[in-house]
Amino acid sequence: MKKRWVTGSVAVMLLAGSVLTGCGSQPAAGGNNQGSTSSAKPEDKKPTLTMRLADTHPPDYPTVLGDKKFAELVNQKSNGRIKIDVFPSSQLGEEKAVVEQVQLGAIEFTRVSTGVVADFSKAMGVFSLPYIFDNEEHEWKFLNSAEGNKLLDGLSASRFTGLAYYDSGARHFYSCKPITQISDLKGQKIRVIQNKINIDLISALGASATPMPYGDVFSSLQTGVIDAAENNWPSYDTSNHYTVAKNMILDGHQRVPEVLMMSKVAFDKLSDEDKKIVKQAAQESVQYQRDEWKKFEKKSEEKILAAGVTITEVKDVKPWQDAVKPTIDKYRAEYKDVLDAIDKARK
Ligand code: GTR
Repeated sequence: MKKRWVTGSVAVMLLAGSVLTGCGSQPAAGGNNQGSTSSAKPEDKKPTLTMRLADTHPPDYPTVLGDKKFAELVNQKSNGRIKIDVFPSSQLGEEKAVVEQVQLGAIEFTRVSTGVVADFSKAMGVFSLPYIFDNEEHEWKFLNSAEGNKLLDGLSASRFTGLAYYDSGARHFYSCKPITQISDLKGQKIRVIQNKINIDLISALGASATPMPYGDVFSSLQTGVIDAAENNWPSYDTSNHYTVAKNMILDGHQRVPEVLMMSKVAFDKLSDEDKKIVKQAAQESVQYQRDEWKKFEKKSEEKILAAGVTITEVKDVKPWQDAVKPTIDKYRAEYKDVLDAIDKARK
């Protein structure tokens, strides 16, 4: 695989901003639970069908902006007949609980990480494998391919209707303790999204994995229940994790796409016309979400740098890839076909 980081392996220490609080100290602000209910704008007609969409992120987060665009398009295409109310900020619950509700049909839609869905649909686990994509272009080439779409369609076996992938960038480790090299992660308690591949990945780095819901991570960092976590820039920013875990290393171990999905129970009840509307609207919302993602990612990075977080860039990703190779080896046979398709998307 290609090296992705071209800059030197230097730790850049910037002046700590006043928003920073230490691990184990009391909260300045917390979690991802700010925000309010937001709904698609109804057109002229009164809706005859109202459904709910759950997202863990705050209202201005790029996945939620994608959700809202999707809801707006569905409303337009159905001439106001269908209304989708978007509930950001985990208002309908933490992701795993929401996904269970979606499976049952109690919540119609959710936007969630494929890392969470992996626990419900084995095929989605492939995205939690480390370093399978070289960069954004490679990832999206695969997601947009026939094989990428096949994975979305395959969600029906787990009683979901996969509608679209959304962007989620690359994930990096961050900790309350200094991390400027791979060996610094040894012995650290690192929160991960709950799935078995993540647990193997953390073990391969000599650390211990602590799966827990996203909304619990902030207080767990503060109280020392965990030392570290990992995520992309926007989540590190909006969750306020950067105010507690002030050391980040840009190792880019995963690119875990988001998925917009519907309850199959609810989808099956729709008319053929409405099924088409929902699918088309979801696909049409993707480019908007990806554009918003890029803008937000840049803003988050700037904000975090200005807040004085210690950022270590990784010049050569090869030692990281070598360290986590046992995880790939363990799952290679299970995901052979899709890994081959991912490799093919590189060319
Ligand atoms: C974010 C993702 C969320 C959530 C979170 C986590 O990147 O957008 O849906 O899964 O990661 O780490 O739990």
